[in-house]
Amino acid sequence: MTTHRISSALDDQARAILQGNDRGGYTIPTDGLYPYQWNWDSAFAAWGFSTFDLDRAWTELETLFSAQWDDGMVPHIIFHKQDPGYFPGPEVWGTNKTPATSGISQPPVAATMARLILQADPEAGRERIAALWPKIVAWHRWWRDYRCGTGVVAITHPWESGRDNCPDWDIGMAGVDGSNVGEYTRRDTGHVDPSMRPGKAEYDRYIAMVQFGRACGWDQREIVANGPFLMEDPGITFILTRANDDLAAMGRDLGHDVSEIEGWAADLRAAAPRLWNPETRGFDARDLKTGRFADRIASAAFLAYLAGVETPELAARMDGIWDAVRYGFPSADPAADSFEPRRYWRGPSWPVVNALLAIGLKDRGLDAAAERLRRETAELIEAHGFFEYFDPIDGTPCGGDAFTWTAAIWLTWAG
Ligand code: 2M8
Repeated sequence: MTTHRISSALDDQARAILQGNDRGGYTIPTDGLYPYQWNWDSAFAAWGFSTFDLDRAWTELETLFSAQWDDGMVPHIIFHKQDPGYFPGPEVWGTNKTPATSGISQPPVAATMARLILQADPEAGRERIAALWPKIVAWHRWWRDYRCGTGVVAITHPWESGRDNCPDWDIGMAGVDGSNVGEYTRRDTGHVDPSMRPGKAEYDRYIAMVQFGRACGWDQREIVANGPFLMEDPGITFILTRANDDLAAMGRDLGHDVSEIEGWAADLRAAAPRLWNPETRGFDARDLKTGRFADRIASAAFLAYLAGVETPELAARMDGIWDAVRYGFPSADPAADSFEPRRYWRGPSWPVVNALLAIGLKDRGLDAAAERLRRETAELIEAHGFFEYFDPIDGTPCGGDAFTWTAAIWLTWAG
């Protein structure tokens, strides 16, 4: 009884968060800290909306794809309306797009979310997905054409991974010169506790990468060939593999020839063993400037389940890391010196990643693990509300409050 009452009150709050963060056709991640439309946040928001407003769910994805570039890229931020509360804003990115956007992308979860929404809305949703489908294909082709040179996905900026300051990127960040970026004022540290955010040395380098992209007119070939940062990302590799499967399945139902997309998924799966680091016994990021593995293991390594990529050691490795914390899966390895349980992507538990991990676990028949992840994530939200991320050891809520994707994950999965 009590649990049911708590749950339905939280359902109401979660819906109110999505509606409160709705800026008219798109949803911001949270008021203040992130005042624009973010790519993968929006896809999760759409999934959340689908639990109570299917039309609004599709609209979220449509607005996201309305900012797609001619080459197929879907940018990581869309600056629909200027807001001085966020840095770096549109004038720093200088992409000259309408609407204004950033110049990098983000994890391509949209196809996977679209398929989940379509399952809830098979009839009216058919028309909506029919229009979106070729746009998603063009985006996946962009990843394939520009970022899969070694067979797996490479990123040109840590922000592209969505796991901004994860220790995965330290090795590549070390090679980026952030000493000449000039003066700038961060805004994030004015909204939330700075000890839960990346440091200045990291921000200097983030900005140096943006300045490189801007200076070459956001020429992808130039950024990949000569930009300051290029690393293979297990997270996007696995997310894109799965997203290609979902895109192919939807295309098949729409009567399209999906052999090209099936080929993309097969190629990514065939290349995935390249990310296996025998030293760390896990899927690992690799710095393509030096060819060296990061020698880290992060939550993204276990998105392998989402992609249907398995190795005999995966389950034991996952349990070992998970058992070292109490609440959900940590974004970085608790046994590593770099682990910081409250600093953003260097250790905290992220409800949104927990949800993706659980989808993969469930698909592979690992129901008990999927349920454990759901329960631990639900405990965090029940105890503290809809925060951006949480300390995985003691559950302390971190970052922004009234967070869109945490609310969405509650409505669709955790609650
Ligand atoms: C965080 O990233 C942005 C830059 O994109 C930032 O810190 O300013 C990340 O957690 C990212 O994954 C997320 O999409 C974004 C908005 O929630 O915030």
